[in-house]
Amino acid sequence: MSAVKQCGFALLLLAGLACAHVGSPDVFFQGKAGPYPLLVAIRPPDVIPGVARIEVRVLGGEVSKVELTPTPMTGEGAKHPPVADLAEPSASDPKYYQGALWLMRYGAWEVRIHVSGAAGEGELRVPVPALALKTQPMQQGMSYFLLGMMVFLAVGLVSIVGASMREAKVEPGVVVRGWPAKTVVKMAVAAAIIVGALWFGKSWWADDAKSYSRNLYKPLSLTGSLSSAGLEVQLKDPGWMELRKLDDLVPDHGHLMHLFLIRWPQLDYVFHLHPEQRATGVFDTSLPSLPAGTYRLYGDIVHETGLAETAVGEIALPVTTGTPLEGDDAGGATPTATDSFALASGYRMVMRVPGPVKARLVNNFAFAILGPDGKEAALEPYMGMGGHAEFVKEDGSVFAHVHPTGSVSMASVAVASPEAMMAMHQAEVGPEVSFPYGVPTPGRYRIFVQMRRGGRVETGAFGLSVTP
Ligand SMILES: [Cu+2]
Repeated sequence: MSAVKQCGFALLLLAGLACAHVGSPDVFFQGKAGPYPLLVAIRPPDVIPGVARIEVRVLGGEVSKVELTPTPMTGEGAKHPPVADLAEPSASDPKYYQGALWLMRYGAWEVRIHVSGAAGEGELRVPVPALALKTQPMQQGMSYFLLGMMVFLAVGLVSIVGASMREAKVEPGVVVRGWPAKTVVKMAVAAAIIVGALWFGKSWWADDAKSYSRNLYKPLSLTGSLSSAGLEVQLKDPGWMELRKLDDLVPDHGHLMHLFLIRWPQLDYVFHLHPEQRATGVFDTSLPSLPAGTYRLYGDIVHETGLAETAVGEIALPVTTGTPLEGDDAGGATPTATDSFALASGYRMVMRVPGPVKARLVNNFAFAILGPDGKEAALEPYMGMGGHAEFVKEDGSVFAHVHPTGSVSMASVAVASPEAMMAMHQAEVGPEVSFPYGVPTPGRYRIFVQMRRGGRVETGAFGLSVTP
């Protein structure tokens, strides 16, 4: 197996821990429930059915009650929500609420957050994918305990049968000696029936485990090849439930696919392209000029159910003299900066992060573009958003595409509630743009940030160390 193939294989395994993003299952969302701005973190379970943890921070207004309701995003279940759960306010911080909800089935879910307070009521719907990411093995202690119980009960049952055959019809006080042949036969029959019942139970259990593992989430993969148009990428479905189709994609920010090319392992060139779909699951894009190397491909897509996925692949590209980037396509060289990235235009992109970044905790990653005079430059929306940021772990185990509204794809929001989506489209942005996100694991990351200024999309790159 070649190094590239091995790497691709490892990549797929890592992607197996993913859902909408790669290796970053938690959902972060900033939005308004009526008059109340909220920052929501949802930590979905990795087994289904399972419990999702929900954290709500009230960013403004007097709030007296926060209620949580999980429903599937589409279909009959969406019309008949269960009774809402009350979120618990934190004793130390009255603006912080916590709750836990059961997600019962696979697929695209949403959590409806209903807020009551001094300014009336409001609701925010946060899409959350419910995917089985692993099988929970039984704890060893528990399996020994259950095995012991099974042996004890089986032996007990056989001896009860034996005792009742041998002694039930005997007068009190009479001692029975030896084991009559009839008793031994009955005990053997009882033992055979018990072994048969256990065998049946074992195969039932195995069958159930098999059907669960069939439902384990298997990410889409992406294969790339050079074509006359430039680059062709194709979505490959490893086969995962009837839930997934490839002919049901909906546009996100006006594009069916957001494709990121990252030169690997240097991470020193990044391109954000928008291939056009030519046939079901087959996309074409022109390529910009780029240096030779291995490029990782991350294709963000959204299904009409609201389920967002990132398909992962890899391609070796030769030195390419391509077409200039235009429209929403952007990218370029990304030498890593710590907090100030020099742009080709002579401007600088700066990162402002309060304090050290800890894994899983929500942080506000803020960025601005400074002119040669050191003043903050005016920004324009880029695909309806103040900016787009990709958090990429240097070992390849994490890829997350984040917006000022958080880590939820806007097309998923649109499926949950079109009005909410419209409200989130940003007509005016900046001069500082911030991204709420909780980095999933400790380690070294790069953040690639894209913002538009003076009619051009600028790409900056920043290194980030995340502590446990
Ligand atoms: Cu984006």
